[in-house]
Amino acid sequence: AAKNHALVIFVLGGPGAGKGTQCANLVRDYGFRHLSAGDLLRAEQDRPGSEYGDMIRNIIREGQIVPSEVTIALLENAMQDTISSANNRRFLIDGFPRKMDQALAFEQRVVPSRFTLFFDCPEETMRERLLERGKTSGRADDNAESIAKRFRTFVETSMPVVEHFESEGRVVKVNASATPEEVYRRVQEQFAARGI
Ligand code: UP5
Ligand code: MG
Repeated sequence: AAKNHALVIFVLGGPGAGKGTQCANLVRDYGFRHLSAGDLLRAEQDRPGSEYGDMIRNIIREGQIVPSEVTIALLENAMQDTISSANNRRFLIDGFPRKMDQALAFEQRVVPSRFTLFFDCPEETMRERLLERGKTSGRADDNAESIAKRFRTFVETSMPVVEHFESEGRVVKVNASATPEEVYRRVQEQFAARGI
C-alpha cells in the first residue's frame, strides 16, 4: 500500500510538553501532515453515530489509553485520505504510540517510523501550561484531577515506549522547557542534522 512508503515521525512527550505547538511549526515550514491521535479521538468522540463516543470520553477524562484498534484505525484512515488526495507522504504522528502494544502494532501493520521526536519537560512546567490552557480550552481533561492522572499514565505506560525506541537509537530528544521559539530552533537543528 502507498502508506508503506510514507515518512513517519512519532512526536511524543508528556501532556502539555508542546507537541501540538511544535507540530504546527513543522507543518508550516516543512510540509508535514500533522495527525494528532488525541484530536482524532476527540473528533470520533463527537461524531454523531459513533459507537465509541462514550468510551472515548470516559477514557480521556480518566487519563487512560483508548484501545489500540480504535486509535490505529483512525490514524490509518487519516493517512490514507491524505495519501490519495494530496500525495503528501510525510507525517507527524502526535501523541502516539502511548503504549508498547501500539508501538509494535503500528510499526508492523502500517509503517516503521523514521524516529521519535521526544519533548522532554518537567512535570511542574507542563502542569502550569495545562492549567493555564484549561481556562479556555474546553478540554475535559485540562483540570487538576485529570492532569494528575494523565501524568501518571505517561510515566507508567508511555515512557517505556520512549525508552524502547531510545534503546534502538531512534529517539531525538529536545528539551521543551524553553520558550516555544527556542524549542522550535532546537527541533530545526535536529532535523537539519538528519537531512530533513
Ligand atoms: N505551550 C506549548 N509550548 C510552550 C512553551 N514552550 N512555553 C510555554 N507554553 C507553551 O501545549 C500545551 C499548552 O502549553 C498550550 O496552551 C500551549 O500554548 C502551551 P500543546 O502544544 O498543546 O502541548 P501538547 O503536548 O500537545 O499537549 P496535549 O495536552 O495535547 O498533550 P496530551 O498528550 O495530554 O494530549 P493528547 O491530545 O495527545 O491526548 C489526550 C488523551 O487522549 C490522552 O490522555 C488519552 O486519554 C487519549 N489518547 C489515547 O488514548 N491514545 C492515543 O494514542 C492518544 C491519545
Ligand atoms: Mg496535543
